[in-house]
Amino acid sequence: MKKALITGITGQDGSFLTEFLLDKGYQVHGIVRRASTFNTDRIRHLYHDPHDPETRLFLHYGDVTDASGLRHVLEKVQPDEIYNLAAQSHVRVSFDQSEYTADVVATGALRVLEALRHHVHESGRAVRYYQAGSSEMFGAAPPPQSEGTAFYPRSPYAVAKVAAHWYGVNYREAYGLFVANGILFNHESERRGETFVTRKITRSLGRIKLGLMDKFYLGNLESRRDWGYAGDYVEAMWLMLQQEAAGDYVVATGEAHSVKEFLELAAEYAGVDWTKCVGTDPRYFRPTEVDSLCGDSSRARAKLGWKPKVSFPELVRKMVDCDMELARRERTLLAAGHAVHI
Ligand code: NAP
Ligand code: F7E
Repeated sequence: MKKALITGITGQDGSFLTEFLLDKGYQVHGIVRRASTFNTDRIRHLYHDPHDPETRLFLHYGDVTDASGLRHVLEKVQPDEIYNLAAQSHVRVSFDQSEYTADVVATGALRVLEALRHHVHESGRAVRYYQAGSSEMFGAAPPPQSEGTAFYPRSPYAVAKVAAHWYGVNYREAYGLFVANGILFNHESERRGETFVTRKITRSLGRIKLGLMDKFYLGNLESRRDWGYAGDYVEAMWLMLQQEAAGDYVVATGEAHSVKEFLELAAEYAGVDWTKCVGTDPRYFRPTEVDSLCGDSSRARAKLGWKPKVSFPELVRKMVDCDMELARRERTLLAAGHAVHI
């Protein structure tokens, strides 16, 4: 049975990747951060009592800012594949917490690579590594962006991802490690964090439709993103680690829409007049914006045989359907006297 180790297992992508790998018959190990409240909501449906002999999902406390802890986990788990998804992944927040973002995103990746290098050196095992790179690394470079496009990062988050990318390339060349850099364009889902623009929109529209709130505030509606479905994108991560040679791949739909287009489509489907309930708040604008991202994923399509399955309108409908249902549950709980947020 193959073993995978995932950092960032409690995030959106971590949860889809865990489902995908368990379906493939893997034993999956995840690194979770200690928190004062549970942070495992997205993988709760996959988790069984570790005493159950059938269980194939195991969690370990750890943090990519803690190098010795990472080494211990690697030695204990002895994985065949490592997926480094851990990140402070919010671009706007990275302007407020730049040093912290660099520590987790850039130096965090370096720490995982160092632990990997040490483990491979000591054990002689072959271990494959996936690095979660981002289209944000292209930043101001005009679309379409491909593996040949020069990076022009526009935020502390994006600069840190560029560093993580190049650490990966360097460890591949210097030590012969199998390092694959995915350069993934935006991917969303019903499990997307609620402060990213797509989920913020669908969550708010659900609450407005059900009378739980009146208005919400956004920033720049003109920026364009190449939005895909997260469930489709984790397959590309796995495919990158099944190749004979390690490489770097852009993963994208090749179709871009503005934030306003996402809002219009979601509002129309939800049956809400967005012009009456969306305001502008300067705090959601970024000091430097990424105006237009649209990926050319020809290489991934040709070499990995990957292509996205969920279209843009389907993605919007999936997210609105989910958030309508969540708003219904919230309304029921509130009517029963519970001051509960779900
Ligand atoms: P996400 O939902 O924000 O999840 C991030 C994960 O990283 C969470 O599990 C989080 O744990 C964990 N984490 C944060 N700081 C950590 C630390 N110091 N040590 C260990 N774990 C830590 O992000 P996502 O959307 O799933 O994205 C996954 C990865 O792909 C990230 O690296 C992101 O930057 C990158 N990426 C995402 C997209 C996208 O559109 N979604 C596109 C390109 C690249 P908690 O649950 O405890 O917070
Ligand atoms: O912003 C605009 C905002 O925060 C998208 C991360 O997963 O994808 C994500 O980064 C656009 C930007 O995602 C609001 O200015 C307007 O132009 O949803 P977002 P992002 O910055 O593209 C990349 C690929 C990653 O790697 C990142 O980890 O929407 N926008 N109004 C807003 N954005 C937010 N968050 N909130 C607003 O109110």
